Amino acid sequence: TTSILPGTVPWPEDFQRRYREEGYWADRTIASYIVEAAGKAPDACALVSGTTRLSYRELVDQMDAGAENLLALGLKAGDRVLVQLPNNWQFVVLTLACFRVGIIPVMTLPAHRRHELLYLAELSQATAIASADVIRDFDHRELAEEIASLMPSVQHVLISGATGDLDELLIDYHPDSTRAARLDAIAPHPDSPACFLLSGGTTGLSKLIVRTHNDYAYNVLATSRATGISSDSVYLGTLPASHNFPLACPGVLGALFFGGKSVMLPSPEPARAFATIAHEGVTVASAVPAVAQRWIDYAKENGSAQLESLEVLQVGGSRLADELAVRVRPDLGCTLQQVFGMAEGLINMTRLDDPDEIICTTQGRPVSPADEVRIVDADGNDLPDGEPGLILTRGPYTPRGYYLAEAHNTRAFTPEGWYSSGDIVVRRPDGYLVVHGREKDMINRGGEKISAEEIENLLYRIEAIDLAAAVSMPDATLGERLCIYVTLRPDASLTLEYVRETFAEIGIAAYKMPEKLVVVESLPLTKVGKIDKKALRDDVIGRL
Ligand code: J2J
Repeated sequence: TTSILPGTVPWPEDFQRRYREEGYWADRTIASYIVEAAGKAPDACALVSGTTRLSYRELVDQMDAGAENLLALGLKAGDRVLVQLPNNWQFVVLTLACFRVGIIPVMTLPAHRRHELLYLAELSQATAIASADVIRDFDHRELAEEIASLMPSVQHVLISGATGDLDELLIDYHPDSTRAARLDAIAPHPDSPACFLLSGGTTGLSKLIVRTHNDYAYNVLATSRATGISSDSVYLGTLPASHNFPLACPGVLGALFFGGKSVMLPSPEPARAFATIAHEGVTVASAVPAVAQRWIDYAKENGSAQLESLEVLQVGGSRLADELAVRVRPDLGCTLQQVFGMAEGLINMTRLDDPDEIICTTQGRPVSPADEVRIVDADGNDLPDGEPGLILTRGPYTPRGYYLAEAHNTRAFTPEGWYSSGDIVVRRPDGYLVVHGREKDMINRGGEKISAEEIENLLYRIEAIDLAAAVSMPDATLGERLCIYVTLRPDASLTLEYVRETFAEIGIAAYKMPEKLVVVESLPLTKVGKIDKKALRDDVIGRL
């Protein structure tokens, strides 16, 4: 048995035994796969980020130097570090250095601001924040220092960039032939947490998802298999790499596990992405549907000659319209792979050799034979194939509970450990899943998830507001955007600008800013007296 971090929920013993016996859990650390790849081809290019190119030998040396430097600072195995970095080599090396010695990166997004980071620092009791000096004109150093000044647990602020000292920690200035052996001797237990991912947050703020080395390494291997990753693969990451999809499905880690090359771009802007694909010979890229749409539009105007090397475009994070799905092969000249995944675990993918009908109209099937999926009605009764219902899942890379969230865990998981994502799904007789909608109270803005409850709680800080409801409104480019309905206190008035200014003062990620305000006399209620969100979603369509 292992000493488990308090607040984490292990898989039951019988499942652990089965996942080991059947080979899903290999009892290896994530770093060990990259060390292995480096042993096979040390001079191959592992990572490209701007003008920085790292061979496997250099990547592993920097990972190891970074790991020892973090320990020398006083960080210890099991410590949590908020990581807020753009897609660059520093993100990758820092994350790997943490994995190497069991320091746990908390995968925040570059868009997060004071409100989110304070909450995440508090919940995780982080001992350090690693951030950049400036990302897209925003001073992250100032923000990181503010968090540190407010959070007693935070002892270290590590800043990447010319004026900070993080990059120095991650460069191998003192080559040392005995370092790897020293680090191997203190390698984390494979059942210990590798990282904390953030949930989409259906009830208020995000929950922390504990991913162990065993489960997350398997997540990488199983998705790599479904995406055909090999040492010839060149992966392009353009979504923020702290998201599960570009990090590990198969993502940056997939390419590195197999001796391929990972290319980091800080944005999916088509001109630069296409030029990078051509220049680096990218074979696999991932996108949310809104980005796929932009790439298709760009290719229609400029041609797709730059995409010659691109074999697979993975699309997921929100529902890809069938009409857009059929454009991928003709317009981009590559195979579409639909991905219906979640940071909580279960990943479904279409397979590269599936017929077009499956690739264009389904969201794939589970990547692992050990994934268990049930489709149930509101009372938890199993439904026959073809009928839409709530999806429940368990498996070797789907954890059994969030970090320090006992009460919430009893709602999100059944007593038998099935995770309920809140998605409404049809399972076809061939096992493929089609996402029909969702029951959870969340707005999916181009793949970024916004919890309605979190927004409503923020709105109640505004004095003029009596009642508030956050709902999605349909949008041609992003799929959904955030709309708020409010009733006001007597004689009060309110503008969208005021709401947005208030949110900005609190320090909210930009993607959570309300984009439409509707002031009403009263809000429609359901039979049980709750605000009728469906009526509001229907109502807003008439106002667009
Ligand atoms: C409809 N809804 C989808 C899809 C996710 C790969 C891909 C995506 C995520 C992700 C991920 C969808 N069609 N194809 O982690 O590794 C919605 C569902 C789901 C929620 C999970 C990965 N793909 N969704 O999006 O944790 O509602 O993970 O429950 O951010 O996104 O969100 P998240």
